Amino acid sequence: MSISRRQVVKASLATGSGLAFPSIVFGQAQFKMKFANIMPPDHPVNVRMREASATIKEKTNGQVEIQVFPASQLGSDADMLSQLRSGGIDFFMNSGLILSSLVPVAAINGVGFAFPDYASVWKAMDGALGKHVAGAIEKAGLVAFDRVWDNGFRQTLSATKPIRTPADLTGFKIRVPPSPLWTALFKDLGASPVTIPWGETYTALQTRVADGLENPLAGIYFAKMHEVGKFLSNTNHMWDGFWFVANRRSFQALPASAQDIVRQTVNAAALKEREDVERLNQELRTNIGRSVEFVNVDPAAFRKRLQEAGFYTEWKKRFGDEAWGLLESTTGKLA
Ligand code: X2X
Repeated sequence: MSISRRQVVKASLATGSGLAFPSIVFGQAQFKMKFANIMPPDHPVNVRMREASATIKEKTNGQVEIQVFPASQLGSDADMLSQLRSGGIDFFMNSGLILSSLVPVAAINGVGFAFPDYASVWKAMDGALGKHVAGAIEKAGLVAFDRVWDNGFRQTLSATKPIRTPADLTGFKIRVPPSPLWTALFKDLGASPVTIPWGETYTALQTRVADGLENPLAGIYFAKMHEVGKFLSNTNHMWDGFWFVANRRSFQALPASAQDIVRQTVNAAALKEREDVERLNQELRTNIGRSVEFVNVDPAAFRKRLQEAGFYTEWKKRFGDEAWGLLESTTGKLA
């Protein structure tokens, strides 16, 4: 379908959107769009998104081309979130705990020790809780794709000493992503959390700006954090996912048929990526185990410390009864 510059200007003026089609490349009658995230190029999210981009291009006869920008190439979490809102980038992917600066309830999947396994995660995130959070993201003016991608269950990597009990976290400078829930969780565990963007975390451990970090095995491995860590404790303290979100004006500038193709292809990629991460959680133990010592812990002791610190009471209040009730309908009573 050929779109001339005049037709685009006429259409945009008619819809009052005032040239709301920044991503149409005049003359090539196609939508060149940007997808950005902080994960390394060979992490499953970027592997699957490159595949999805090729499928979308083919299914739209070259009309929609999504360029993939991994590894914080377009800035930190905060930079990319503001570019997404302004339309500087068209698609972004990150944890609900990062989106929570804009959509507070999006952090709810990060409640410590909430999900015991993947079955409970997907029952919640593909069910009522996921719908509730997606609705809140939409209310904030973004488009939320309904299949959340998998970041994984988070473990604790130490560059200094083994973390065996909650007491070992006392004063431990642990790097956390920029989000109030992450900071609160580790403060309540007695640690001294430091907020550092993922792209600066490797150096932070190397230079001891931080004593350690917490991340899923795939996150640790593809960012090579096991090179700067010594001990990996299976705290399993949080499940974290990645929401795929779009700038509403950019996404709705696509023809409806193209929007459907993008949604279906990206959601299908999310399901493949979930399988990748779950498989890697097992496989990577061997690779990572060559560089770090695995430390077995009793997660119940860490959860008890959170309970005693009032973490669950505080975050139930912050998220509100409705969202908390949706969470507990899957996890069982937390507070
Ligand atoms: O910043 C992190 O720790 C990471 C990579 O897991 C997230 O994207 C939240």
